[in-house]
Amino acid sequence: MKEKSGQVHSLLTEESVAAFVRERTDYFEEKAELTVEEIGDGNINYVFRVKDRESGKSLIVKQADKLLRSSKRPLALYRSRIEAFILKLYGESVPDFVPRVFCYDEAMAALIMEDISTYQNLRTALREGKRFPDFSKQISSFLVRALFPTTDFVMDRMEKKRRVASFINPELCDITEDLVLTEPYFDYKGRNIITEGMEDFVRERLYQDTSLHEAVAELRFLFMNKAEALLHGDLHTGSIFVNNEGMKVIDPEFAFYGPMAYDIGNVIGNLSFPLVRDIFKKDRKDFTIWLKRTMAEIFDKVREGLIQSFDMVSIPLYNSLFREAYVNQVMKESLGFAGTEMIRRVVGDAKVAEMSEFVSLSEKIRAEKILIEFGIFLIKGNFEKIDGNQVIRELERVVGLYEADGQTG
Ligand code: SR1
Ligand code: MG
Repeated sequence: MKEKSGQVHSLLTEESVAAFVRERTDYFEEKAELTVEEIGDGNINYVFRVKDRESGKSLIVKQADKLLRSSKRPLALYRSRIEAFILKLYGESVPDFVPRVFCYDEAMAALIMEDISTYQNLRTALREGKRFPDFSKQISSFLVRALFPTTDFVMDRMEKKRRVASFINPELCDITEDLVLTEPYFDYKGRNIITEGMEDFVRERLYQDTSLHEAVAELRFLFMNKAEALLHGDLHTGSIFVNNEGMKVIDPEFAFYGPMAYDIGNVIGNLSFPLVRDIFKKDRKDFTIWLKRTMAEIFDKVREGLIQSFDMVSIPLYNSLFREAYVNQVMKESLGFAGTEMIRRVVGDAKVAEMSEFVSLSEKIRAEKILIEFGIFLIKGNFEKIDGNQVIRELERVVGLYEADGQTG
């Protein structure tokens, strides 16, 4: 890695990015002819692929700007430093599941990292109906190995508190606190985007249900106050890449010390979007069966992995009674956050691609009602211990309510 100091932040362009990479790494040969493509499709940052035309070797440059890419609202650059640090930590705890980072330039808020284009974005792959038999094993392993060792069950207590302080991420947390955990139920900024025909349903089920508000408030309070583990913070299917050999996780810029259930719930919640889109399609039966099994397996494997992780814990107070109660609580909270994710992608202003792909408005409405109804069930959490199969049976119960036509409910 080459050092470069005294620089101020400026946005990279397709013209300047190759020189930027050459100045900071020795990855490409001097004579290599480099091509550059801007490939970012998210709301927040800029992403470039730099490639040696002849050898095909390539790298990714990800740069944060002071203004959000989509809305041009201001957003602090320190998120890029947090992302670089987390990728470095993941490089130690889950090296098989993250791209290699070659250089982080703090002044430019830019990361130069391994190109993972032999992997496909999971959201895109699921939209295409692809199945990945090992995904439940891989993502559960990632969640358990990335989260549990950052808790003070395992970490030195003083060091853990230092980490809580150094990963404070107020601006990115603020986005989640509003977009995910407030506005879908209380549209105080007037930013919700409601599908035509869903207005009454949203008002009655989300804006007026006081017992739902109480349950969401508990999750919001947890998100803001439970400094339990170092989270990825935005672990939706667009942050995960897969192929038949493996899985990579990217984009941990929302990372902070929060409830580990937020990451677990985000994964489970995001699998529900391709599921509801395809659930009534006869030609996607095998896909939806696999997806439901995958959701159930993730739930069960994470639970099992967390229980087993207590083998690393040396303090005898954390006995089997504590472990069982603690992990049950984490899993219950995970379902709650899966529910808030399902609902926020339906009514909030950061949508997902799956939900804009319906052939008819009535099918879209039916899918949105299923997500809201199931999301509410998960958030209210009127169940004690639950396993993956029971979660899926509850989902099927809700789907059954809307089986006949798109306007039920
Ligand atoms: C303005 S950011 C909108 C959403 O994109 C990110 O990936 C997070 O999910 C956030 O809620
Ligand atoms: Mg992101």
